[in-house]
Amino acid sequence: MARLDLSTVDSVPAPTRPRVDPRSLPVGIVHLGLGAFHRAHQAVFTEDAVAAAGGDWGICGVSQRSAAVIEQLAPQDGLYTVLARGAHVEARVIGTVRELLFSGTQAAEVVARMADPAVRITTLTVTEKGYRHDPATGRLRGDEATRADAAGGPPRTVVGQLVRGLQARMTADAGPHTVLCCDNLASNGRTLSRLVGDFLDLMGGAEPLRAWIAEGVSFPNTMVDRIVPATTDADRAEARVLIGLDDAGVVTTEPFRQWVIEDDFRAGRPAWDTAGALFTSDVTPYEVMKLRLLNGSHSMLAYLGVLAGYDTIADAMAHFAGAVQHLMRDDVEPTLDVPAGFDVAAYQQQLLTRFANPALRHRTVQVAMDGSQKLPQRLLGTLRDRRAAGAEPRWAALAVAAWMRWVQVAPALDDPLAPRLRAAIAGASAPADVAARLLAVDEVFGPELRDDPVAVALIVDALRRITVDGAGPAAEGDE
Ligand code: CS2
Repeated sequence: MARLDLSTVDSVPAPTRPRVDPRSLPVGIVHLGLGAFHRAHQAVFTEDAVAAAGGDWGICGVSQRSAAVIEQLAPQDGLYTVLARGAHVEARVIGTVRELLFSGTQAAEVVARMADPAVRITTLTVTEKGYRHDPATGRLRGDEATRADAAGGPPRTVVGQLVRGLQARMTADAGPHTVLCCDNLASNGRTLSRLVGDFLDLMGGAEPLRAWIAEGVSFPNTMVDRIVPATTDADRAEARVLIGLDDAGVVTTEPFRQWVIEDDFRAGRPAWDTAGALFTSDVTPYEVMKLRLLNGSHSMLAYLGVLAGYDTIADAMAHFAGAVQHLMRDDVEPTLDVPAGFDVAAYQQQLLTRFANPALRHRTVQVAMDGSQKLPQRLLGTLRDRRAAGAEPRWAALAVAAWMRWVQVAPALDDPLAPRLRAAIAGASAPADVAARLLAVDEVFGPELRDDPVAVALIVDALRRITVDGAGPAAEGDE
């Protein structure tokens, strides 16, 4: 079968073809982190925005971690299929990714691309750990790779690439710029702007650049949402049937997508509002709601689910939907500052339906990854806020305990802090001991929780139940 590329795309059934002409779409955005999430989210919004309102907003996609994405997409001229799986599956070929770079071997090209006056926005989806920050404080860790980047040479870290790109922009007098962080971090724009400041501190002597950034670069906060499981061979086989071509770059997702963006762009932007994005002056309420209700519940389902032997989030829902409902309603909802006119009960109901989508096959181990980087914004904020209100957030404590058990028993713990976490609990087996030692990992928990006897007792109690009885329904305790 022929391969999807610019020479074959016109053979794709009409409703499935790109909605913009990829042959005549100049690049206006550099995107760091060309994973499946970007391709199923911002790239789709951008295509719809350009189709509706025009603009030179093609994307130069930069793969951070592996050359594999580039090897898949380069022979296809950047084209790929998005399969949206709901009651039926819908295929769509996306044409907005116009250039491809691999930062591992093309760091200098990435920096140069950001210095092009035609490029007005840099977007990022590099996952939580990609920022190399301390998740409890949101400050740059200053690890070896970051320090090497700050000392000069082709940047290997994301924050290094970003700062060197902005520096090249300043030198080239390429004009103002917007940096749009699209990862699930608390106050993601603000956090990234602080990390840039931390990097400038490490560089030393960067005051002119700091002043130039303060003057001409904005870092709007955003809330991004679309569930995007890892692509499987079955997805690629199905896409082949639907588009009539071979496509190595398929991504699979759900029909739902949402994007809330702080409207603070320094050099224009695509008309993403025409594609369904919501522009607002304050993203925080949406972002906290999404991180705590969606991602917090997702993590709970992932840890309880993987411990109980469930392969997918939808399978885990069969068992743990009740616990998730309790987490959302009893623990999270009282902490939220719900945006005016927003129906938070309907949102929770919709989340339960999305999690239960049997067609997605989103693996529990995928969501369980990198817990140390996810817990603070997903669950620990809820725990802290409820404790400050004098409440006993037992469902959030259960989710944290499930993570702790996973740290103990995961056959291969996929987490950048894995060695640190495993060393912390070496030789410990009693739940109270395991919990105390993990709660003492300040990079994740900060100091408050371990000094709060009620929070500790809730976590220990849940961990004891999971350890003794397994993560079956008994883990949920008495109703
Ligand atoms: C998930 C998220 O893998 C994870 O940790 O919770 O990727 C989630 O699917 C997205 O944030 C949904 O918008």
